Amino acid sequence: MIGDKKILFSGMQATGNLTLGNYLGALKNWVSLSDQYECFYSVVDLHSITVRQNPAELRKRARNLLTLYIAAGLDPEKNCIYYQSHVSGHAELSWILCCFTYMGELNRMTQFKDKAKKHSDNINAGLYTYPVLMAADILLYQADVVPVGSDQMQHLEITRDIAQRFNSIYGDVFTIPEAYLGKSGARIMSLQDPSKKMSKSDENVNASVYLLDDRDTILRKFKRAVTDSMASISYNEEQPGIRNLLDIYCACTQKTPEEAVKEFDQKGYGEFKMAVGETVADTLAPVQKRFEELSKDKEYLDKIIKENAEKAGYYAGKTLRKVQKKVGFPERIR
Ligand code: ATP
Ligand code: LTN
Repeated sequence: MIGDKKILFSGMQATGNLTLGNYLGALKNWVSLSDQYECFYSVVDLHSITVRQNPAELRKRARNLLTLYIAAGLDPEKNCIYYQSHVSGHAELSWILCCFTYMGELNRMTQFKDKAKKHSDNINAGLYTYPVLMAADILLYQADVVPVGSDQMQHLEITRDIAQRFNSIYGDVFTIPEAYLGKSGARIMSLQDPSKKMSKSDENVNASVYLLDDRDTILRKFKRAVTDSMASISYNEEQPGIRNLLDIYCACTQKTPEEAVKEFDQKGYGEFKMAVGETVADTLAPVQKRFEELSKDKEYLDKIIKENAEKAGYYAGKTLRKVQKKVGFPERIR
């Protein structure tokens, strides 16, 4: 707890440009939780280098991501929005936790297996210990809740296991975090293949709507969205393309699928797709406008970056010192 509030931690990698899926499935949720909890939202750049990155591009993307957190509605005066690499405690705790994690556990991680297949020329130790760094992120702030997508559940489970193992040896050091899974309707699928989730690393640019796409691009992508030949707008599993468009529409308008189906009853696919595109463009317009404004205000952003890194560092330091003492590191002479 910080004051009378429970603690929330989450983060995103600055790999690729944020998509509508990241926005509707994660960021928007974060904003709705931000009053209720004491929140830490990190740009997890240490995680990003588990895959080879172009340094200038990574720096730019990380800044854009941090700016988008704010543009999407997270108030940086209330939420701690910061770069993971600015708080050295993440790496320090990660090392200690590595010594409390078994290789057998890490061998079971499906994301590691997938990424190792995808990047077979660079299966580095960081990719392997990625979940331990994620555990350090969460445990460093004594987080009670962690909003994550279902693909990250396995990483949250290992975080809980590591924390419980540590606590059982040294006493109550870490809060055991709970996952916070968003609504299932918030899983947005690719516009080109509705059996695959919309993802920022998809090579087909028409598959994803990016948060910073302009209106014409958004409309064009929806116009090209894959549907079916059933010529009926209804919400069911046989029509995954239409269902995805309805999910997107509902997530933007807060309507239920039933209401949306009624609204588009008797309408053709062309008209329906344009209406969804318009709605998405209208939803993203204020975020884009705020992003442009913020990007121009270097001084303000720099101040936020500095102050929030200090705030995160303060809380991280408290946990880290406790852990260092528990495992037996000598006290620092001040
Ligand atoms: P990558 O392609 O690099 O794996 P990604 O687009 O799949 O990236 P992540 O960085 O893995 O996104 O996830 C960031 C956050 O966005 C997570 O909380 C995740 O659950 C959420 N998210 C990602 N894609 C979607 C999606 N298609 N629908 C809903 N939520 C999503
Ligand atoms: N692995 C996560 C990003 C991430 C994260 C975290 C999420 C890194 N550290 C801590 C929640 C809590 C991802 O790829 N979505």
